[in-house]
Amino acid sequence: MIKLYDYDGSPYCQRVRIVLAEKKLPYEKIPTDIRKGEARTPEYLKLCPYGQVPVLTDGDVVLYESAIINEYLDEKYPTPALRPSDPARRARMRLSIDFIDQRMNPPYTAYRLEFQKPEGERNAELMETKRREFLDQLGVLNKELEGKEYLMGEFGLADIALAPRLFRMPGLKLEIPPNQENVRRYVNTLRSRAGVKEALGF
Ligand SMILES: N[C@@H](CCC(=O)N[C@@H](CS)C(=O)NCC(=O)O)C(=O)O
Repeated sequence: MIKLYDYDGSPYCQRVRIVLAEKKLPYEKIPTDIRKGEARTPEYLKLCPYGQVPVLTDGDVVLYESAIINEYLDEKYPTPALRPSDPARRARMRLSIDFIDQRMNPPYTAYRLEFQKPEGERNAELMETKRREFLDQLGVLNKELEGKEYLMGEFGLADIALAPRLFRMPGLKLEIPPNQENVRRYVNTLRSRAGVKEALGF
């Protein structure tokens, strides 16, 4: 039985949940409250030395890092396929995931950390800089999505890596800029998927 050490609000756990739902794989969810230090206990650190969620176990296999977990799941349980079969396109998909993690997430996270402070303690200038940086990167994806339903054409791991961040934007008062029509359409398409709804509880 697959087990997922999960924290409900974690976008990284949400990524893994989406893959499990899209593939209709049964699993046991093990709620792990990172705020209470449940990912820092000696037992947990044996599963994930980084002390983070998600962790996925599948029999004797123990994995962490959402992108690695999701590739594992797609290799082990290949239906429906969530990666292109062609090596070059698969590499492009990894580039998209790398872009999301390395280019989009840092300004997004810096913005979010300021946003979550009490209003009087926020660094407004920093917040605005990071907001713009994030939306600029979203603009790159807007171009990428021109004429396409999903990032790689077909729905897959690159979309899954991005979706949880996009869904959180309204709660952080991050608006999709008016000229990013492809992103707006894309978010609606993602939200309407059964697997996404199931995994995120929409
Ligand atoms: N690169 C990791 C990031 C995982 C991550 O940052 N998890 C956060 C929750 S969203 C966490 O466990 N934070 C607790 C901590 O670092 O103490 C992945 O893709 O799985």
